[in-house]
Amino acid sequence: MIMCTAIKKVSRRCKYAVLIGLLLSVLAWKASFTGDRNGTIDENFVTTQTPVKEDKLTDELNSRIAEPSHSNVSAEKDECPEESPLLVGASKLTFESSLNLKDVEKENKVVTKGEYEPSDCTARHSVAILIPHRNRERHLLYLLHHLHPFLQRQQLHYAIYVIHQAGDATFNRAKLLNVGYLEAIKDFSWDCFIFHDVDLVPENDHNLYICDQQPKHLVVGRNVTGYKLRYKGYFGGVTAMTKDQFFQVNGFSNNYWGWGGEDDDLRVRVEQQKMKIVRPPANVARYTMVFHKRDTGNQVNKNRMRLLGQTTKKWRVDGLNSCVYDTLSVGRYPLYVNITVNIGQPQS
Ligand code: UD2
Ligand code: MN
Repeated sequence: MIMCTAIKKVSRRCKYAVLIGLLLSVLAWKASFTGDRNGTIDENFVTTQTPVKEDKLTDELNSRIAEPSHSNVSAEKDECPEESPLLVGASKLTFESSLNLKDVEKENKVVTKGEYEPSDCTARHSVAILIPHRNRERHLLYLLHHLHPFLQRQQLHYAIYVIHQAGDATFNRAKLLNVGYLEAIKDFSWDCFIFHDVDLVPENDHNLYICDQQPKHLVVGRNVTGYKLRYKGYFGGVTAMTKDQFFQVNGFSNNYWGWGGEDDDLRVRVEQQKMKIVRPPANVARYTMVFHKRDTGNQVNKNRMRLLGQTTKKWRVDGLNSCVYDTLSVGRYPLYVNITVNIGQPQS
């Protein structure tokens, strides 16, 4: 009897053990479907699932970033490429006698008050072009006709300033360029200035109108000189200097009245500051100079060699910091800003 009761107890315990065992295996099987890490889950299953979750998160973030319309932040333009895809290289220049200002304005509707910036990207450079001028309207027209599309192909933010000398006193190119710099920086903090003769038209748009680490001379050759550099230190025609480089040399001298010497004076200032003039390759730094004779009111400056001998002593007190002038008018025309200025006359 005792024996029989003992057997009954054991078989009841066995039943319970089997039941509990069954229950546990059902729980473990369920856990494998819910991804419970404590369950008996294949390691590979976990690692392949995790990136899927992260991808979803990245997609979600991206979809939010790509939908600026839902936020108050306006879409920013990308910076223009380092090399403009619009450049065409050497162009055939035309100088039609029938060309007139209205035509050039029509060709350049994208220019407003002499200023332009690309619409599809943010320009890398902001450049002011300064042109000294008197009685050269035809040359100015040809230059505007070629220069606007040329600068637009370079994807620059730029403005063209014409500094017009009022009156009949002897012409002073250098002082007009100082005025241009001082007036243009009132409009915008231009990072580069191009000092540009009115009669020089660039032939190749790989000649970039941007500044360098060093002052840059853009005219290696001209049609009238067989495209040869005139002399080693030649710094006339078209030059590019940053706002700071030009400020560092105190700009041009104001004392060169008439033709010649002012470009050499600027070279002396640059060299004295231990800067070195750089030039683009000769095959791109090419210009056509529109034919002209020596203008009345711009006779050869007989004092130029004497003045050049004094540059190293006088540059600190003769330049931007001593440039006195009267602005008579500032006209914001469609294709350029015209600054008409009284710069006085030579002291005799
Ligand atoms: C050379 C230089 C020029 C300057 C000059 C001497 C080159 C290519 N150019 O030019 O940069 O150093 O010698 O001063 O080497 N201008 C007027 N109206 C005038 C007189 C001059 O607008 O009545 C302006 C105009 O922008 C002209 C510039 O001054 O392009 C230089 O005068 P230029 O063309 O008579 O002298 P050029 O060709 O010998
Ligand atoms: Mn000239």
